[in-house]
Amino acid sequence: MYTQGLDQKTKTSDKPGPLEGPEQLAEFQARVDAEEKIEAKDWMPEAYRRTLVRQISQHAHSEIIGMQPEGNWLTRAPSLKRKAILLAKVQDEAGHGLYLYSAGETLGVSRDQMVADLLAGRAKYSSIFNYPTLTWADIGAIGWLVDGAAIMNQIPLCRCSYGPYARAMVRICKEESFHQRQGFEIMLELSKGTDAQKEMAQDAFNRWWWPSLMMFGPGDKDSKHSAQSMAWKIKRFSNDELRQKFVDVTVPQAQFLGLRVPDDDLHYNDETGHYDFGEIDWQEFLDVLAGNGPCNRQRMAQRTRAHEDGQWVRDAARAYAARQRAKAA
Ligand code: FAQ
Repeated sequence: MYTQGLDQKTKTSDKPGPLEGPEQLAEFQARVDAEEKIEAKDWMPEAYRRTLVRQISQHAHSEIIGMQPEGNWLTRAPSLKRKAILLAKVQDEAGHGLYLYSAGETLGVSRDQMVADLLAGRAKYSSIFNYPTLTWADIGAIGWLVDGAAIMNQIPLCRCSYGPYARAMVRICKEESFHQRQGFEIMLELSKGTDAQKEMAQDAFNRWWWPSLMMFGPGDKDSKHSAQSMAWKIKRFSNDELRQKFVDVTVPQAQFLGLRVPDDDLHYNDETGHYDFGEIDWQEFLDVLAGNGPCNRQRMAQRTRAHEDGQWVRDAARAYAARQRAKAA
């Protein structure tokens, strides 16, 4: 039902816009190559602007939808301390969504439009948030693996060529690193606990490992945007490069926790100095993107309901702003 695609407004096209001559494009590329930041008021190719709108809005939607799997455990956190930490983390995700919508708005698209695209199924959000959180250990696994993967992908975005996105990412990454540590700490406590707790940690790891690897997107040969996004220095590393870095960092952490990576093909390759890992189930990834993951419908229904429930707040804010404007006039 919620097939994730893009409408004409935000669709990425690599074709030059009507006023874009080769000289103008070359000048723009030279600025990017010289590591100058591109700012909102600067001239930019239309395809660059659209690529950023697509990526930034999808990123914002991910942060907002990403509150749901963890929000599910706020009322069931095992202690007051855990509840306070989780509440802070979920609120941080809302904040990230808002910085990112603001960064998107600098490109001339309104937050209302971006949200409308999400609710109409025209914009994507990260595949990872379509999986359920079945036990408390899932909250540990999300912090450790999902935020861990997010940091690996987002640290390079702090050097993105588009200034407003890069600056938003600096603050987001600082908060994500606290999120990753709180998740690892939950896993550490469970893995030192009773047999039932260890089992719960391993079960959560088994379910979240492969979807976390999918977060980095399709393999390089199937990634349609990577080459252009890297030339524009929006992306600094390819999807496969970042996925490999994540595996290399995370496998020793799993060993430290005494957890088994759920991949029979995983082994350290002495020649390359990296971990080789098994084939990702790309059909599962495509199914989730097509709207058929375990929780796609539930996530979108909840987001739509929350948006509708918030209508009176938006109406009230608009009415107040109109009154203030009338008074000032
Ligand atoms: N899920 O050509 P590429 C977080 C789509 S935030 C869904 O490789 P690109 C924090 C892609 O959009 C997580 N769709 O595309 C948190 C494109 O489709 P389109 C979000 C995916 O853009 C933690 C098509 O496949 N992070 O976790 C996915 O060059 C805990 C072809 O792919 C970001 O958004 C996917 N996993 O590279 C919050 C980071 N992967 O648009 C709460 C910023 C790919 O043509 C709790 N984004 N697709 O229809 C990026 O770095 C990039 O957009 C990539 C994809 C790397 C995700």
